[in-house]
Amino acid sequence: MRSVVVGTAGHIDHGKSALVRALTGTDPDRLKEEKARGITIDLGFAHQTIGDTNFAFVDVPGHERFVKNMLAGVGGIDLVVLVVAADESVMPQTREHFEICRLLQVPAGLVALTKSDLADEDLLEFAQLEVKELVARSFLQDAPVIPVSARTGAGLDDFRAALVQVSARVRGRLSNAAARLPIDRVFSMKGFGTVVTGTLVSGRIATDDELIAAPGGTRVKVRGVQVHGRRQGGVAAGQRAAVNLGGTDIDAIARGQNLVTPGAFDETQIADATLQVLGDAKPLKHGARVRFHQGTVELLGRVAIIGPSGSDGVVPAIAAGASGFVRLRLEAPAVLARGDRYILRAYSPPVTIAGGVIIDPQPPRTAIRTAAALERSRRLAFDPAADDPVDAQRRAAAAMIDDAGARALHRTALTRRIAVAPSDVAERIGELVAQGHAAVADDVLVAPAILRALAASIVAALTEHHRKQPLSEGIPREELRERLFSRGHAAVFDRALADLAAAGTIAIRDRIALASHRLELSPEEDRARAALERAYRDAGLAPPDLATAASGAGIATPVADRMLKLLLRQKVLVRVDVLVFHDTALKQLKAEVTGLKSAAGAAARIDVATFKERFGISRKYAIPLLEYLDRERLTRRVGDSRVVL
Ligand SMILES: Nc1nc2c(ncn2[C@@H]2O[C@H](COP(=O)(O)OP(=O)(O)OP(=O)(O)O)[C@@H](O)[C@H]2O)c(=O)[nH]1
Ligand SMILES: [Mg+2]
Repeated sequence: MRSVVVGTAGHIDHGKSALVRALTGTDPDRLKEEKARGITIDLGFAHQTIGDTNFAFVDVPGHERFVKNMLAGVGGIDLVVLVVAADESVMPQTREHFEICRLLQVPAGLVALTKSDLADEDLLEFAQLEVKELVARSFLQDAPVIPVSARTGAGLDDFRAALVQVSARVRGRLSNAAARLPIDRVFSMKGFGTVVTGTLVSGRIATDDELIAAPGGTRVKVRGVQVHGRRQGGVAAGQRAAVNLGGTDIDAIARGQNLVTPGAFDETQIADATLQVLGDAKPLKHGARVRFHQGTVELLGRVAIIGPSGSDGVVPAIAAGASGFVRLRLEAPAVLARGDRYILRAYSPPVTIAGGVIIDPQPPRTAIRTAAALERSRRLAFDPAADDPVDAQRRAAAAMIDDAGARALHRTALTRRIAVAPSDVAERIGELVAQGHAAVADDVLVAPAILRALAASIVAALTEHHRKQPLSEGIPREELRERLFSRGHAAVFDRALADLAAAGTIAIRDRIALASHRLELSPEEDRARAALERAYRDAGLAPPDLATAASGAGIATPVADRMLKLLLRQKVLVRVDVLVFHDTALKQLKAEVTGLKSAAGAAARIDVATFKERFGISRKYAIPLLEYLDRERLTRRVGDSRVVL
């Protein structure tokens, strides 16, 4: 069966509660004080199946002092019944509630002209005209306007038929997304413990689920779920539910919190949003203190207007009836997601002044008084009622990835900021890559332009390096990163190197070099290098010092120095303490020492004297070489001799 959540709206005493009662048989006014005073103070709930649809009614108070409670109820509704008493017609809270529904983008609704038994033809017609004028060019402009009387029952059948007809247009909600239930009521039930109610705006909740009450982070366990008074295994998005949280401390849970899937939402005190100021409100000033309403929560906060200041240095206000982009700074944390609609009321007196859509619940802490910040907001803006959600997610993701620049964006951060269902993350990222909006490096996403620019700068740096130092084997990886990408994400740098290596552009060894790089030695250097190498090779385990080797081969000292460094870098020569050996001499030595072991069994030992004699070298060479063998773990010193390992 389909579930549709219907909210009432309208001026005090216009018959909202009476209509809900006439339709469902349940009096939504449940508080003693409500019954005594004959007005609704807090939200009331009732439900009724009509046709194949289950209608859950959220009845709101009309009194101007309780608009705050009205706002806690209207957040999760699929359609609104705007209630206008035929004998009084449009009144202040008729307008305010209607504007709230418009700003919250309630998708559909209808109008009940109540107390039709108290109005004659003329009054009815007048009320009809006023209603039409109020809702012109809004989501209700073509909505049915049905005269009804809760007292006589006249018009109720027509009203039910209209309700079913309008509800057919209600779109389903995302059940595969993370669970989120803004709590609108908390109470304790004998034998059950703590129970919360609310409309599940996304995901599913089932018995035994472990959830979090956020903000605050209290862990709760679902002991049971009731939908319309009946126990069920679980509940899906779009339904109202009572969730039994068993032994959870009732004081730890309050209206305004959300029951959410652990880890799916970040708490935030700052969010970027679109904002529309009501036509009859005062201009909204930069820095204004406001009451922020979203879901079932009310928080105080301040509004900062995004965009450059005027030529006089003053930030222009957002005029009545106009729209803009704002950064909301809240005085306490909230659970917010991209696409959430919210309402702003003035701090004092608390009248509704504006509303809009959250476009980034975790904006980067960059300056907002710039043209770039305005442009960024434009890219993130979307209309949840009209835009294709997947397309809007992709656009936002591309903007956020661009925005992150070289720092790149972690996929978890992206997932939370664009509110994509966990099951869709891989697909969405695949599309971003395929369409050229993102490149993947490990767990982060980066703009392809960043990667291209980085690759180009790596090639340029290596080219320059090889030109200046033709004898160098290249640049060490960390040095290159530090020089070109110190603020960037390491994974992006690694990806750029891997791409260049895969394309055959660079070679990654000890150092990074252009693949095309060849050592170009002058004829003199070439000769010197060969002569030095020969000298050390021939000397075996008793090599000369550099000066001796150089003069023996007739090489000038600076050239000899350069070539020695080169040979060391190329690992043709190896430094052992203050001595330099040819690599082949050391390799041969190692092989022979290892051979000693196989010849003499496991307990092969060698002392300095035997070592000197065996390899025909003096103590000057023997001691550093034995220590070298210790370091290489071929031997271990035991007393005055060594064990061959
Ligand atoms: N004659 C007549 N009286 C009605 C009708 N509907 C409601 N009333 C009366 O109007 C008064 C207010 O009705 P409610 O349903 O409490 O009005 P409400 O809009 O819920 O008021 P709040 O919740 O306080 O904003 C009550 O005394 C009702 O009996 C109707 O169709 N005809
Ligand atoms: Mg009422």
